[in-house]
Amino acid sequence: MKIVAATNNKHKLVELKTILSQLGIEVLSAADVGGIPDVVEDKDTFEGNACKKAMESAAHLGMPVLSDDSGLCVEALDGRPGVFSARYGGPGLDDQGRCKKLMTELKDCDNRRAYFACVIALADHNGQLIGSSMGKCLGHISDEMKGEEGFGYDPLFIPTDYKKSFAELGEEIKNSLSHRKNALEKAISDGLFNKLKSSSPT
Ligand code: ITT
Repeated sequence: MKIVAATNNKHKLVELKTILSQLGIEVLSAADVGGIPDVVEDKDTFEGNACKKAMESAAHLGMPVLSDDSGLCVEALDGRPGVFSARYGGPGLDDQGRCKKLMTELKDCDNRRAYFACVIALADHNGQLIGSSMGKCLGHISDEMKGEEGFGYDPLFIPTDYKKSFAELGEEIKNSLSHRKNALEKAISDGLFNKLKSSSPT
């Protein structure tokens, strides 16, 4: 089955492709289908934004779509940056700037507990929502950025039972335990991909 990943984040795309190829699902990029519409992410939950992205993109393309809305939730910040992870600190910051801002906010803070969350949503070729599934990855925020791999907050995030950041651990380990991997596995065990297959024209 072919499915379009409605994301403009090339790092997410690579992770989604890698994980889903192991499950026999071929992922097309926005570029493969001539681009996806800009969807305003104005919901206050990962689920709300993921469903909106999937439905609007699928309705526009007339193709089955998978979307991913994800972010980092920090316990000492009452779950921030959460759904605002991509926009944390304002539009002038890049990934490194957002990591630095987070380190500053957590300076002198003993509670470093945090988790990554990801909601995967699927919509069929008519733009009808098939469903959504959430995955999490628990860990803590380091007081220094380390590692070159991954993206976003990976240099700061140390998953539970590890001593290195996602950016140090690398793609293979990250993809085996990440929030994205857990959300995709949940979507499969919830039967979402099978439901999508049966609602697709043959
Ligand atoms: P699309 O909406 O086009 O998919 P985006 O990057 O804007 O791309 P989100 O709105 O879901 O995606 O924001 C997710 C942000 O959360 C992302 O930009 C990172 O800052 C952070 N994030 C999510 N997953 C991450 C991961 O696996 N590693 C590091 N940071 C992550």
